[in-house]
Amino acid sequence: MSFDHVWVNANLATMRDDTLGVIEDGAIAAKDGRIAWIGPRAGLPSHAAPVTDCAGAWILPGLIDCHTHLVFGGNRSAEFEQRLAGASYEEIARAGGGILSTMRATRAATEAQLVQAALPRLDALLREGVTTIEVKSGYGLEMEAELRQLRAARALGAQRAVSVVTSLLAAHAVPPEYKGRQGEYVQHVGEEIIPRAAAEGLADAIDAFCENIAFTPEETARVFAAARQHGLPVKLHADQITDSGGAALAAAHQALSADHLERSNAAGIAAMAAAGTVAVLLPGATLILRETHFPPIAAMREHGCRMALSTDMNPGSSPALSLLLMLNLGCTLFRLTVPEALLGVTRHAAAALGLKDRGMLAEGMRCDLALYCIERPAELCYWLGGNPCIGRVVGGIRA
Ligand code: DI6
Ligand code: FE
Repeated sequence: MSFDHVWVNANLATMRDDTLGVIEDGAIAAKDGRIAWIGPRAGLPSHAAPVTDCAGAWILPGLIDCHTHLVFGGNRSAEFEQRLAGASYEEIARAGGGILSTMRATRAATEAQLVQAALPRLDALLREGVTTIEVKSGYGLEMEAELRQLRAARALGAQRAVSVVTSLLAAHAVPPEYKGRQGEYVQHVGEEIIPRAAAEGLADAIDAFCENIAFTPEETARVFAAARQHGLPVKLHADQITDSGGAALAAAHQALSADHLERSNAAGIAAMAAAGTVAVLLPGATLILRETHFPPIAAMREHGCRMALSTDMNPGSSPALSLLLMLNLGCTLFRLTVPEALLGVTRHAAAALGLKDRGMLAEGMRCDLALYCIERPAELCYWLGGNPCIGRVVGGIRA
């Protein structure tokens, strides 16, 4: 058969079923950027393609970090110190810090500066085997700065071997210019920012922060209505600090995902499961905010709500530069099983982004691979730090 490249002598965690779909001593063949053949090495058809001997390494689908705020100016280590001294995340936000302090630094940065600042963060994630990353705006909070963040995100995808998926999060906080006129800002987002981002092809989805310190469910619904008008799927930061019915709201709008969910109720989770809305779990934020309320994992299991796991990489509540560390935190804090955690950064993370061509190793899927020097897949969740990733393949090409 005609292949472009073949990998042999590898153990494959295909993620095709809920027990990892392991193929021991497997082989994968790529053609035109896709997986053209996969199975036990003994069954590999004869071919003339170059071969990589993986020396017993494990191969997973390239990891997908499905919720990040990777592009921003400055950082918030000073607020981290304030929180260590007792200030709460909410207090800092209400005093004009928090998201607004990153907004000021982001507005002051050029696109090139935003890219330069984000590249080392991106590289840290890629080194661990990430091949697809979602990047949100939400620190511009005005037309040009929001678009600049999205352009910077697209530029990152052009500078590195990674697929970048963007979400417009203009409804992240009310900018100071609109203080006391929150409804007008929501209107501006819906009538001007979303149409422009859509027209320029800069946003793959629309996200919002539904919370007592951000936007109400009614305002969120208005943002979602604008997204629908422009044919864009929606996602939601839901029920992180309070239960504002965010899970049910996301489900009612057929959101791709609802993220955080620390305080979601079981009915909301049931609605998400019925709508196919993926629950994105963000244990980095739980850890950093020393949150003691955990997402209702039992309800997610009971209702069959798919769970993804992500870094939430952001300068305030989750300065997390390791998706492997999130696997560990997902297991230790949220008590996920190893297969649940690994599905959360592969197949279910792809679903959280509406991507049907990745997240599993199967014929026809994109040939995005992550290679690890480990004895068992559980090691990816077990180590607290360290990096066993020994290679990435993106679209069939060694990255
Ligand atoms: N929830 C989060 O965890 C991030 N945004 C959001 O809506 C935090 C953003 C920040 O603190 O900068
Ligand atoms: Fe977030």
